[in-house]
Amino acid sequence: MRMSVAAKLTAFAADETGVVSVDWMVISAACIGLSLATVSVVSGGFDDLSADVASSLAGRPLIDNFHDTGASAWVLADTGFSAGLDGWGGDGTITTVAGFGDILVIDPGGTVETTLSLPEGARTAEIRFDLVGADALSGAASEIWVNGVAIGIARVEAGTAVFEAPPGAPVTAMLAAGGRDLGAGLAPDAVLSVAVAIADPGDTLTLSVRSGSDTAMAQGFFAIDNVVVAAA
Ligand SMILES: [Ca+2]
Repeated sequence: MRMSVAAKLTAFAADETGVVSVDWMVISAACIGLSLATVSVVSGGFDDLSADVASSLAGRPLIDNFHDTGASAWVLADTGFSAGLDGWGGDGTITTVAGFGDILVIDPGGTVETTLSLPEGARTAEIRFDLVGADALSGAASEIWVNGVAIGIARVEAGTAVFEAPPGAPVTAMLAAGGRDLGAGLAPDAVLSVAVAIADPGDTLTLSVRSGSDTAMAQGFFAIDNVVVAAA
C-alpha cells in the first residue's frame, strides 16, 4: 500500500525509534560546549594567578621564623651538656643519668646560671630549655629567673608539674613528658619544655634556674637540659 506524503510525515513525527540516542547526542554536545566555554573563560585567570605566584616565590629567599622580625638571627647557645658546661656555672654538676643522658643536675637549694652577650641590634631573645623534675620531689619548686627577674616557678610532685608565672611574664611551660618513670630512680618524673621570649633584651642575658628541693639528690632532683638561646 502506498502512503501519501502527509501520512508519511505524520508517521515519522509519531515514531520514537532512536529518540534516546538523539537526546543523548544533544545533551552531550551541550555539556562539551559548556566545558569548552568554561575552560576558555577560567584558564586565563589561572595563567595570571600562577604567573603571579611564580614571580612572587622566585624573588623570595628561604627564611626561618626569626626573619619575620626583619632581622638576622643568632644562635647564642645550643647545648645538651654532652660537651661540658658550655658557659654554665653555679651549684650544678653534669651527670649522666639513665633515661635522661647528660643533664645539668642542680644541687638541692642551689642555683645554676649562664650569662650570654647579645649581638648589637638584637631586638628579641628566645630561651628554650627542658626542666627535669626527677623522682620524689614532693612538691618542691624550681624557680626560673631572667636578668634577675623571676619569670616562673615549677612545682613537681610524683611526676606531675604545676607551672606558675607572674601575670604578663613572657614564658610558657608545657609538660613534655611525665606521670611515669622516665629515668633516674624508679619514682615518676616530669619534664617541662620551657620557652621564654624577651623583647628588647639589652646587652646581656642571664638565665638562672634554682632548685628548691631539700631532699638528697638520690631521692629526687631538678636538672636542666637542651638549652637553646637565640636572638634576632
Ligand atoms: Ca624516675
